Amino acid sequence: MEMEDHIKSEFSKRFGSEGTLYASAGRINLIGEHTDYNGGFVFPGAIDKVIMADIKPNGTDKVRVYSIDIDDYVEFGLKETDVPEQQWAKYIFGVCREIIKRGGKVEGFDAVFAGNVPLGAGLSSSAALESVFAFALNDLFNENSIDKFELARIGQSTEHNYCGVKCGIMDQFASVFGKKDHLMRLDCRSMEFEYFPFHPEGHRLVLVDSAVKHELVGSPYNRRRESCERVAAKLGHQTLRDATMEELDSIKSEITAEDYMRARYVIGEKQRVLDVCDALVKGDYETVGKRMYETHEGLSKDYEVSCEELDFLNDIAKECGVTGSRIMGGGFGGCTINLVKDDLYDNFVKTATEKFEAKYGHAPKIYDVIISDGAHKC
Ligand code: GAF
Repeated sequence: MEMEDHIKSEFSKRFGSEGTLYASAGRINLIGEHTDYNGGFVFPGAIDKVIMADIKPNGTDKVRVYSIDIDDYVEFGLKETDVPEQQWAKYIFGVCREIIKRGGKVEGFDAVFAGNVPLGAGLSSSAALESVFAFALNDLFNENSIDKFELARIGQSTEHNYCGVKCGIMDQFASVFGKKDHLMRLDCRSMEFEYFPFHPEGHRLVLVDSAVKHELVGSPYNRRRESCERVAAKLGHQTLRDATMEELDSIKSEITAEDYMRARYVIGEKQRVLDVCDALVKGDYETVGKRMYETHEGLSKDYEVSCEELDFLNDIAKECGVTGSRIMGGGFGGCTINLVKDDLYDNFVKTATEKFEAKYGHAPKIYDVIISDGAHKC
């Protein structure tokens, strides 16, 4: 059964009526990793993997939600103390609370949801979940009076205040603002953004999922952010966006080697995003790819958010002549994103699958990327 029909039939079985269906997407990011919380640039796009939710106000002060994929049902109230125990439900509770805290309205509702954003693959399934509920509750209870940036911030605050991840804005932004066939360059300091048509002639974007579980909750993600904030404060800047490599070198002896490496990666990544955007407009995919490899190197050696499996996949990409390849998203597992010439695609996928399986005992998952729309009513 199609996901949409499955959700609708489950909703009517459980709640005896019909809701309204909404969807929001996972995301890829071509380049610009760990730059969002440093006030830098990111270059994401929404993908054709979504979370869909069927939702209907129920006239009570209780939220009743069923997750088809986890096969779990939760009921919670809307007061700050009503926080549910299940991690997945905290995302929905957090969105409700963040809307209420901003003076918005949320009353009891029933919901059933499901998705095909792979969990733990670094494709932002949590941002898709936050965004679909933020978008729907804005439509159902607030006459769409909350603007789209605020919807993204509601998702981000949910991560900060209810899930313990001090993430940046990229994932929720991409999930809310995504547009078919376009990547978006977002300046995370000014929050200005631009859509870039994305048709990489002669190339395909493919994700290779190591199946090493990427999970930011409880990961060292927050510690990376703290390192960057320490260095920025030491330099008298609000964020590392305003720092230069020369400035960083001038305080090298006064900070830890670890903080130095983290900041060196972030400062380098700022320029790489701008280079990639320029190169893309000119159709210069060689430069795009070169910067992607440099980002991988920085994320692996300086930022230390890679793992053996992702480095192995990156090496295979190089051996196969793939134009660009790197870890995507927060790291600590998940996928590599690969820009591959059409005529090398089959060989790359076959080689990566066989070599990875021979070494780690399981095949990686392969996802072709289709850049799609973000949050919407279906
Ligand atoms: C995760 C975070 F949620 C984002 O905000 C971003 O920092 C990303 O890691 C790394 O670029 O997806």
